[in-house]
Amino acid sequence: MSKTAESAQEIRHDWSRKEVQALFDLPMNDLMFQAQTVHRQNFDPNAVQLSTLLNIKTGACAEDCSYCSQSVVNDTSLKVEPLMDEETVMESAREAKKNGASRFCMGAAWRSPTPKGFERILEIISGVKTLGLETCATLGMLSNEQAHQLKEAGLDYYNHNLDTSAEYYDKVITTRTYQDRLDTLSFVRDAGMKVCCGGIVGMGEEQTDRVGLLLTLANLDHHPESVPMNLLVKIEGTPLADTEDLDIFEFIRCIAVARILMPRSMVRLSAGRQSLSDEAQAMCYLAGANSIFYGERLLTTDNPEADQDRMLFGRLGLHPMETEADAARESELAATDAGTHTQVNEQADEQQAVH
Ligand code: SAM
Ligand code: DTB
Ligand code: SF4
Repeated sequence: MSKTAESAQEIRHDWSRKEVQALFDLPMNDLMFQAQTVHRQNFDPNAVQLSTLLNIKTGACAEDCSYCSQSVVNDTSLKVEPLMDEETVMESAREAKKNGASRFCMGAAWRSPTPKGFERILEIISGVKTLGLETCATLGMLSNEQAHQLKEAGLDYYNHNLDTSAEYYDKVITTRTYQDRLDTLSFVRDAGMKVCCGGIVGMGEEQTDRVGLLLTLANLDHHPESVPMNLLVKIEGTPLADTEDLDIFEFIRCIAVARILMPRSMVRLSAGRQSLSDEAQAMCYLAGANSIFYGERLLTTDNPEADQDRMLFGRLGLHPMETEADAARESELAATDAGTHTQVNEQADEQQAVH
């Protein structure tokens, strides 16, 4: 796609509920066609970004998120682990890089970071950054000052999810408000970090709640650069353990609608991938998902083995996306090299231009 055509494409932040509902109401084939069209206008359709996730502090979290194995109020048989030391995290990060991940995401089961833990987190982030990986962390609620300190330490992305619609939210979490989450997100944005923000579906919510979640994300002042779509992983001992399964096509619809509403965001096929067939995953990629967690473990639950993903990528002709920095460097080289741009390089330019 030419730059002129691309730049003419409007990025909207004024979606109405009716418009989003109308997307959900489309016949599946029409929705997939629209989502794939938008996807191709903005990305290499066969490139998927790989993030590896590491739980650096496990369990004993003071929040009461009813889906989560790590909450103190949920009676799950999880072994509590303190904050990992820097060298252990570095080893995992090196391994992730060796396996082809471009981003390393660190999760800590905190309501908000403890002062001592936070100091150590800053060191860990600076360390991981030296490996040439993009860095991401999810540490719970942040203050404005903490957001700035994380940015200074070299953190590229902060993950903090809205989880569901404002209306359904207090059926899932009571110890932190929706507004608390929005506040953390604006501290992250104002500090100059990229935002990773999405939600979970399949928690017994109505479709109007899925519409509400995607509408809220799409109408933020800036779209999150990364939008993780999690399908509930049912964990024994949590209040949501026996929730009825969501129709998998409804999950795929959510991905397609996210792609259409937030055309230049990376849409990440996140938790729940282990329960998806290869065919369902292929449909998620077709619907515009272009990022995954790569590696056999999420935080406390399993993810497909790296080999399995490599095999599926081979069967579907997908390839790992470079880091933004690599893509930008390549596009500069390509620009000086006879003025020809590959599609990937064009997209890298375009993405750089967006943010
Ligand atoms: N404590 C931090 C927080 O809540 O922001 C960071 C970690 S928390 C586990 C990150 C996100 O993982 C949650 O917001 C939720 O969207 C997702 N998540 C947690 N448990 C899940 C589950 N069982 N199924 C699907 N997604 C889950
Ligand atoms: C996100 O949205 N999903 C990831 C990441 N951000 C931190 C976490 C998924 C957790 C799945 C359940 C678990 O492994 O405990
Ligand atoms: Fe704590 Fe995050 Fe789990 Fe909620 S989702 S209980 S905040 S670790």
